[in-house]
Amino acid sequence: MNLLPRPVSFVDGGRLCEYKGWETVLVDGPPGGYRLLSSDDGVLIEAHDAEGEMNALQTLRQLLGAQAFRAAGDKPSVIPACEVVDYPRFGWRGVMLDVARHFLPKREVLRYVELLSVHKLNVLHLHLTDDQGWRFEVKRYPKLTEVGSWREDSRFGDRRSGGLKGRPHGGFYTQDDLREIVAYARARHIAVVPEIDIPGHSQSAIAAYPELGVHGGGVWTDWGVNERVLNIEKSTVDFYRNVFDELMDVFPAEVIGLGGDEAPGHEDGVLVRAIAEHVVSRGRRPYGWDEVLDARPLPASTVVASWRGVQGGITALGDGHDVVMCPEQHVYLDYRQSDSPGEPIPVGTLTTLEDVYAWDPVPGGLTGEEPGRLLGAQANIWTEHLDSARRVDYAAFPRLAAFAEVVWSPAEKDPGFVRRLEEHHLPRLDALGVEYRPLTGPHPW
Ligand code: TNX
Repeated sequence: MNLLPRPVSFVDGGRLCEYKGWETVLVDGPPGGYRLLSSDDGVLIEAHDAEGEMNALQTLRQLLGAQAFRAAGDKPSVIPACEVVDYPRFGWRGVMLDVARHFLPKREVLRYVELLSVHKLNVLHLHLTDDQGWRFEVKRYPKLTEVGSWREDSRFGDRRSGGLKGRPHGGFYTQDDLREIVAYARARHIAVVPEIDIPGHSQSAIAAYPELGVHGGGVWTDWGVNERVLNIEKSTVDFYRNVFDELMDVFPAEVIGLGGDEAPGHEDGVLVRAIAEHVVSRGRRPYGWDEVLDARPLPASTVVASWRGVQGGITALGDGHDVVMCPEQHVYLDYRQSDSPGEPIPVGTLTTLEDVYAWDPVPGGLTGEEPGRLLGAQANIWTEHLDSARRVDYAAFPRLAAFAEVVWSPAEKDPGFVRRLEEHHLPRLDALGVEYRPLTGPHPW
C-alpha cells in the first residue's frame, strides 16, 4: 500500500480489516500532523490540531481506495491494517490560480478548493485582477466589474489556444461569492489569499476609471508586460486604499496580495509601499511578487513570492522577510509538459512531471540562519492559454500531485514516485473526474 502525499512513516499490517468508521483524539505534535492506526478495533486518528484531523481524513480516504473519491457509490467496506505517522514539511503549501486572464466560474473554484484539500495543500492564492480582466466586485467602484470584467479576444485566434478572434470573454465574483469560497476553504483548513495586482497589470481598472492610468485604453486583449500602468497620484493611492479595504472586509486571510510584478516605470515602488503600509495598518501582512524588493524599505511583515528564480527569495530572507518559493523554472504549471507537438500550447520552458517532483523548495546556499523564514512554496497556474476548467485540469494534473508531495514530504525523493502515482493516485483523479494529462502523452486537443 502506497500513499500520496508520502507519509513520514507507514507500516503496513499486510492484511485487510473491516472498515467501521473512525474516531479522533487530539494529541501534541507538529502542526497539521497526525497518526492514524487502523486495526480490527477500527480507525483511530491522533490529530495534532484540527488541520491534522483534516489531513488524516484525506489519508483515510486514500486507504479506502479510489472508490472513496466518487461522489456516490458503494461504501468502502475494508481498509488495510496499518499505522501512518505523518506531518507536513512546510506550512505554506499553496496554489495560485489566475482567474483574471480567463475567468473560472465559482463552481470550478470550489472544485479546486476540494482538489487542494485532497492533496493536503492549504493555501489558495487567487489572482483576482490583471490587464485582461477585473474579477472582484467593489461596491464603491462598480465600473471595475461593469467595464473591467469583459473583453474581446483579439490575438487569441489560434484554435489550439481555445480562442476565437472577437469572442467576448469575462465574468466576476460578487463579494458574497467570495465569502462563500472563503468559508468552503476554511472548512477544509485552506486559507484563501487574495491578490489585487498593482501598479502594473492594471489595465482593466484603467479601462473602467481612465484617471487611474498614465495612458488610457480598454481592457487589454494581448498578453505580456504592459506599459500602461497606474498613475502615481494621491487620488490613485486613495482609490486603491478603498479597494483594498473592501478586499480585506471580504477576505479574512492574514496575508493580502498586492502584486507588484512587471510594472515598467514604477521602479521607485511608491504605490506598492503606500498600499503595503495600508495593509499593515489594518493588521494584515502584504504579499508581493519579488519585484516588490525594489520598493524597499518595505514593512517588515511583507511576505515575498520568489518567482524569477530563487535569488529574490534568498535576498528577501536575508532582509528578514518571510518567503514563499515559486520559481518559474520549476512550478509554473502553465508551462509545457513535453516537447510533443500535440501539447495544447507550447508556452514557457519544458516542465515535466519529473521536473516538478525533482525540485527542492529550499535552495542551496541557505544556511538556515537567515533572519526571514521560508514558509513554503506554491505552484502558479497562469491562464493566458487556459480558457476553461478542462484546460486548467490538464495543465495542473498530475504535476500538482507531484508538487503536493514536494511540499509535504521529507526532502528525500522516492524513485517509485511515478509508479505510485500511476497505480494509486491517477485512479483517484479519475474517480474525481479530473481531466489530467495522461502519462502516455497529450490528449488530441
Ligand atoms: C509572468 S509570474 C507573470 C504573469 C504571467 C506569467 C506567464 C508573474 C508575477 N508575472 O503575469 O502570466 O509570467 O507564465
